[in-house]
Amino acid sequence: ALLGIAAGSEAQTVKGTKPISKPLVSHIYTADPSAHVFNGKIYIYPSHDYEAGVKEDDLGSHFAMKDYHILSMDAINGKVTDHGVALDLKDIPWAGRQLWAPDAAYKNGTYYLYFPVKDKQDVFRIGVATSKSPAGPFKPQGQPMKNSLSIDPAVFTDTDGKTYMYIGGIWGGQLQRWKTGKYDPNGKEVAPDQPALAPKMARLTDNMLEFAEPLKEIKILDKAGKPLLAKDNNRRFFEGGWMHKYKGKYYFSYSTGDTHYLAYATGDSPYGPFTYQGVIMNPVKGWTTHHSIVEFKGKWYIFYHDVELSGKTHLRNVKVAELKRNADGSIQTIDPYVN
Ligand code: FUB
Repeated sequence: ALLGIAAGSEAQTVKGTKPISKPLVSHIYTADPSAHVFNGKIYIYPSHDYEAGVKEDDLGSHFAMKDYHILSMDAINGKVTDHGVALDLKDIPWAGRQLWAPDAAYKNGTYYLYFPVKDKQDVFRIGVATSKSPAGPFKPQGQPMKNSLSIDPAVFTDTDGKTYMYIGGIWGGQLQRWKTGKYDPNGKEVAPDQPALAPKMARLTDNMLEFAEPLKEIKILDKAGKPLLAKDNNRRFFEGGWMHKYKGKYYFSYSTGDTHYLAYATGDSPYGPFTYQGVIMNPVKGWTTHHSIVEFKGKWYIFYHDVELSGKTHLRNVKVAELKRNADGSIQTIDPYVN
């Protein structure tokens, strides 16, 4: 899974040794930070890693998380508050196991927490839970979102007020099992010379609880306008999508998984197509890399994780660093460690 490399194997090359930023909290393990500014504060919606004692396998079964804690802070480098358990697996009636990377949104006085979890048939679905407070606790809906699949929901509200969700992750994230449109537990990745499996997206209904339209694939193209191929492991989408808008352009960013980059592609519509532009962050320590991008008080930040505290791939810690752009809007590559 996030996974094809047995966790613990340090296959990737990590440049530099000194981390550029510190773990935001160290009393619990946290990962996959989705950051949003609500009421002038930064709220972080992370996965809550813990040692579940589940044997590592290629499907990422050892990422067996069972609740979420929401973090908040008034300032970058300020005090971080842990708001306690915001949603517990045992309170989601349809859920089986593995609460993976969540995201959140706000509309008309309600906060929405979107989360991927395997249902009782072991198929990843996306659930929604609601709260009157950005810090929770959140109350889950009785069913997953209709037609939802795979992992890593990222929710983006455009300047016109329309909200979209991006989803998907290959390997342990099961996207390859939906290739035909129907769930196939034996679904494999596409052939190396074929266009890579694409993340999916749809606009959300006005009540934020369902997809307003069928899920569509988003195209990630090279500069010649050709889709990135499955064998292009350094650039193709793997998991952990995120959308932000800057000066009228849509920036879709994601993890390349087995090559451990955070990459981005830009387009003129939330539906794409998106053209690959480059690397936002070089590999971190640990197999997975997962991020969000948010503007706060006129500066842009990337929230990400590594395994500084534990050295173990499934026990991660969230961090933040400033994201800088060139005059043309392109993003400067961040090295998470320096010498
Ligand atoms: O935290 C579990 C999974 O690991 C996430 O859903 C993926 O994006 C990867 O970070």
